[in-house]
Amino acid sequence: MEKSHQKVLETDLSKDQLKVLKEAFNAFDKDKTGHIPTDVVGTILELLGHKLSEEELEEVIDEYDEDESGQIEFNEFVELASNYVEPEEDYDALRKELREVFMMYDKDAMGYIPLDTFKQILRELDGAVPEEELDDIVDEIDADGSGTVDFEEFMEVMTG
Ligand SMILES: [Ca+2]
Ligand SMILES: [Ca+2]
Repeated sequence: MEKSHQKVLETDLSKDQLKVLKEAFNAFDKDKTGHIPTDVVGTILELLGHKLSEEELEEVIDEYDEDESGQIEFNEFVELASNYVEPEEDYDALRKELREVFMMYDKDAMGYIPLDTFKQILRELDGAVPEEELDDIVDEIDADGSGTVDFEEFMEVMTG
């Protein structure tokens, strides 16, 4: 067997996501050859929630079988699969950012923002929103009806 090229893996995926891909890869690389046949790539992508047509799949494999071995090695597989898995970092970064915003309004670090305060924020963001509409909005935001907006509810509004 020829020496596999030691390309540094460039990926935005987290360690956990890489682990999942590694497990999926290994499950199909039963003989531990370090590569999987191209026809199981479609199956794996389907497991990841992406059903590709035969044509699309062929194109994808053409593009990512960099050494043109007709097989998909793990590093090729990771690069290919990266296009179909959402990088977690993005979400984490967004969450962190929103956490900071949330804490700006949760001055006493109570873990929640009273609905009145939240309405005030909305008024500041857009003074043209009628009062009753604000009521509707905060009603919807306060999913558990606690009269306060906690961070999860806040996240939901900002990302939903
Ligand atoms: Ca290859
Ligand atoms: Ca609530």
